[in-house]
Amino acid sequence: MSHPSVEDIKINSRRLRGTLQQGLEDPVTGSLSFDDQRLVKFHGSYQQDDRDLRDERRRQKLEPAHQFMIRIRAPGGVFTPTQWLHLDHIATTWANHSLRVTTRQTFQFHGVIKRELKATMQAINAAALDTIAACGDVNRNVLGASNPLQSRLHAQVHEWTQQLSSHFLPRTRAYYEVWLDEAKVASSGEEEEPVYGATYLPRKFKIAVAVPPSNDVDVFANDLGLIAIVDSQGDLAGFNVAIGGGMGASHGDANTYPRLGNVIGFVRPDRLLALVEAVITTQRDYGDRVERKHARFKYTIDTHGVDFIVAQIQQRAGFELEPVRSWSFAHNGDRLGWARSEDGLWHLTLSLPSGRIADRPGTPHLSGLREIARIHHGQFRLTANQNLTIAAVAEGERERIDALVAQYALDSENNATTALARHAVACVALPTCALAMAEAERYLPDFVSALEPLLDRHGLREAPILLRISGCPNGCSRPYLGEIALVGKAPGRYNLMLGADHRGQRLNTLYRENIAEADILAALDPLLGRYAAERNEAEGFGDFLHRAGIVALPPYPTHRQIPVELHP
Ligand code: SRM
Ligand code: SF4
Repeated sequence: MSHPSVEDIKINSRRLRGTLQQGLEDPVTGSLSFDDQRLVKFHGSYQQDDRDLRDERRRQKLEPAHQFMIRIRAPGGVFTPTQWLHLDHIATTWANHSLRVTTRQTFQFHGVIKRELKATMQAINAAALDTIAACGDVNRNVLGASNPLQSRLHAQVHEWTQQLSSHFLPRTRAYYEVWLDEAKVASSGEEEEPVYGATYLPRKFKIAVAVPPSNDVDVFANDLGLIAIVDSQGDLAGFNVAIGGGMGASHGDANTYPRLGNVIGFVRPDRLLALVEAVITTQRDYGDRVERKHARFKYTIDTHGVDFIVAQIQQRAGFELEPVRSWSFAHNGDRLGWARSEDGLWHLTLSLPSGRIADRPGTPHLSGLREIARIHHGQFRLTANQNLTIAAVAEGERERIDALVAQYALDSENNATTALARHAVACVALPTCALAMAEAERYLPDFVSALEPLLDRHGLREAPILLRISGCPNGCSRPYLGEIALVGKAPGRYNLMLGADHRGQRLNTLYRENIAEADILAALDPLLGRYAAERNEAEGFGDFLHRAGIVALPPYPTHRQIPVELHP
């Protein structure tokens, strides 16, 4: 039997309700219907199965070990200590005893079974959080720069991430009816969706706000990237606007490719919402509704041309964009360790292994952060590089936090022996991700250990080389912006990509295809050797590979590189 298209499922869903309520109550299966699996994404959840158990269960003629991933909506990635304790309770009661910081500054839970899904959603609501539009063909979690040094700007940017997120939430009450038992009213199933309409967007849509000199959100990897521009008093003057970034691709399909955003102009804060609405509705009306692999905004722009899309945006917004203002990014990583912000408060950024917070032998991170949440009066901030900042700590509180950090080995990654290990990013991949072709999160520690002797031999322990690993070409760890990246091809085999910069402004290039660890190390060894011997002062590995002519820009059709500094 062929399944209906996602477009048909959306239009027939009565504003994202489908048969979710009945499906959740069906005791016969741990799964939802095909249509409801598509719809539950809009509510922030994915049906998955434990792939480690798949073959065994098939042999035993059992249905797959169905379980659900739940993603929180957390614009800008800020949580209170009370919320942390709620999340910890949820993780240890209904999920797999871990909290997973994602590359979009939020938490995921894994391993929730269907009959406990509703209780989990209600517990999230009790923490004054929700999961609306964390997945699905809508505007997703809005990223905001997490640089702990700029407290005033951080607050302003955070405010914007929240406004953008709530302004572009779907208006349907489906979430409240299905999960929170809100009574149905006359308009249930027919609510106005003034921005999205009945079929929502053709595909997911992502927004990020960066604050130079840090590009910690990889602003050019987003459908809509906003670069905060500061006035002479240090306040927010407005945003440069970049459109059409995205990472996802499919192996062997040249019609799919990663792409960096085009910087199209500058907008003042009071016009931002109108501008973003114009961008989103342009994608809503011109995005490909037939081929989902070709439906992201980046392809809409390449199909219709940047000039046409910009004209549409300006016409819909009712004003013209101002000329791009100058900006310069220094790096796209996190600043680890303690930092003091302008307001005198302290912030401790901890590197987390692939963002996974769990209790493991020797590194009881989940317990340690629970203890910190019990005494902390500030905030927890997640970064888009899967790390965590214990933020807004008063001078007198630092000692207690430091003691707990040491007691629970929360600094294990900050003390990792190589800078590469401290800043590496890996996507979830196996065993939960249905699309994974190779390991990523679970492989990262092994790969980093295998690479360490090479880095040592070439005196590169402290070289801040940016490594990213993804279990498939969808690019959830933004691998195409890694100076070194492994993109999963098959179990134990990866495409080796090289040559991005460390500012998120140049894509990397395929260097070796479908190779295993020994060949990856053999390919990297001479390059690291040359880098150690021939690099200029402060030159990044990716920049060196380009200068030395070892890699060129990738062959994708558009937008592979943005000038290091743009001074129009
Ligand atoms: Fe992603 C699909 C995990 C950030 C591009 N992503 C998935 C799914 C839901 C697999 C699926 O569709 O069945 C993965 C769930 C794995 C699991 O078991 O948890 C998944 N993506 C993740 C996370 C958790 C990776 C991580 O290790 O942190 C990130 C969650 C972000 C969040 O909190 O919202 C995550 N995904 C990204 C990013 C990075 C970003 O947004 O900055 C990208 C590349 C940027 C982009 O969108 O172009 C990304 N994910 C994709 C794609 C390719 C989309 C495309 O149109 O090209 C897919 C597949 C799809 O949508 O069909 C995908
Ligand atoms: Fe899964 Fe691929 Fe995303 Fe990794 S990159 S989480 S394997 S979809």
